[in-house]
Amino acid sequence: MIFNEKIECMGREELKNLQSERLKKLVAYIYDNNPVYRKKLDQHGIGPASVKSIDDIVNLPFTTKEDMRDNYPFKLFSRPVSEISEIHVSSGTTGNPTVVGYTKDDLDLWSEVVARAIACAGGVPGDMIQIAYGYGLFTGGLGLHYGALKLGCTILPMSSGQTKRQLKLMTDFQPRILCCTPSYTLYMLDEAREMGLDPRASSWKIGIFGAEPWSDTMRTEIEQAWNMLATDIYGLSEITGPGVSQECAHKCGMHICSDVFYPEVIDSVTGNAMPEGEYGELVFTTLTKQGIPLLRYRTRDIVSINYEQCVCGRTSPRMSKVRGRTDDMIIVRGINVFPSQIEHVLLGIEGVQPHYQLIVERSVGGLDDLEIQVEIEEPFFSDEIKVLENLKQKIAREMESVLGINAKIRFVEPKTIQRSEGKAKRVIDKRTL
Ligand code: DLL
Repeated sequence: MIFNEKIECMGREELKNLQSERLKKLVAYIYDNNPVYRKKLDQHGIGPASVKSIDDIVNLPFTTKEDMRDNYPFKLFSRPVSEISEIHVSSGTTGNPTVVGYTKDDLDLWSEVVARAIACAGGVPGDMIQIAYGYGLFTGGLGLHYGALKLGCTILPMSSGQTKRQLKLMTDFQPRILCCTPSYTLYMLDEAREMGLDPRASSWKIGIFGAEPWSDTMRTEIEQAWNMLATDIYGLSEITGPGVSQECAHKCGMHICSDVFYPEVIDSVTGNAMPEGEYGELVFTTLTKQGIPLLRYRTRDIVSINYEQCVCGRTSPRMSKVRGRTDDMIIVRGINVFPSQIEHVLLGIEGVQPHYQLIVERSVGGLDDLEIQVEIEEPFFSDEIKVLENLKQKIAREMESVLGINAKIRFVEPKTIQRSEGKAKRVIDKRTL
């Protein structure tokens, strides 16, 4: 089923006209409503009259994660906070997190794109959908929720965790669709077997998996183990959360809702457009958002885009799986973690040296484990075990409150973490996806 056939199957010219109209309105809107952007546009010599068509987008300035941080919490909003209906927050690089605000219309837009996504994966009205992404400040749970509501599904709003309960309700209620991170699906597999369930006999027939990178090998593993279709969903809080793009049953790239989120692929060093079909940094302009519309937001995700029509009938451009990042962000259990955040925490604690390494592993069960190896100062290292234990717990608590995840802290002797003359290798990612 195609949720919005008129838009999703629109001819290229017509789509381009729609995008052009929307971009013109957007630039005027931002110019009139956001002083930070107005200043930036003025500095680039751009006013509302400078934009005649979507092709002029290349003349607009980029927006970066640093812009989000520097304008914390609300200075990039184009509406007063009193007109914002909902706020979500995701990790920033250091210090301040990234804050986004949705007006009522923005929430309608989010519902629309996620409804398109669920339908694109094969969902239809009346399907029961188990949402096992976290509900709360993370956009996964509520995003899927709004889309499922719009499509007319029966929602099981589980949030993440409580694996036994997830499996029990799946067995008792027989939902057809499962939404969670792909690694959680593998984790649930072990638990299901332990509970004596036959995963291939599960009621889940469609999976909507995303929020972290995963490979086609992992897809095959999930599909075979659970006997379901596993599709990829992509999104980021800054643009709207999940629903920016989604795979159809043909699994040949994620269909981008480009009528509202205009994509570009650029060379991350020069900022110039990459030739069509080549890999580069993905950039989005939110064409119709009101709360926090963004011009040419640099996602730091590396992808390529295919503009050919898909066999499913949709004309929307399709993005490849995310091949990597232009920064050092890692995703652990669906949570974005920047080494710089960890460094910030460590350096605020007495006795800790600025030498650390992050080891990420995928446990046999399928979940990610993060170990932070830290050098501590000589006098501390020779201290009694109790002192060391307290210090460890303090670091773990701080990490939990800043990152929102449990990390294992391991102290190593001074001067044992490899020093580097160039870029320090902070992350050792042992996961094979
Ligand atoms: O992860 C939104 C989301 C929720 C997407 C649920 C899909 C499902 P953030 O927490 O802001 O938002 O993280 C965004 O996660 O820039 C990518 O690096 C990564 N990411 C998201 N989806 C995928 C995916 C949500 N399907 C960041 N494949 C993005 C690879 C993904 N990476």
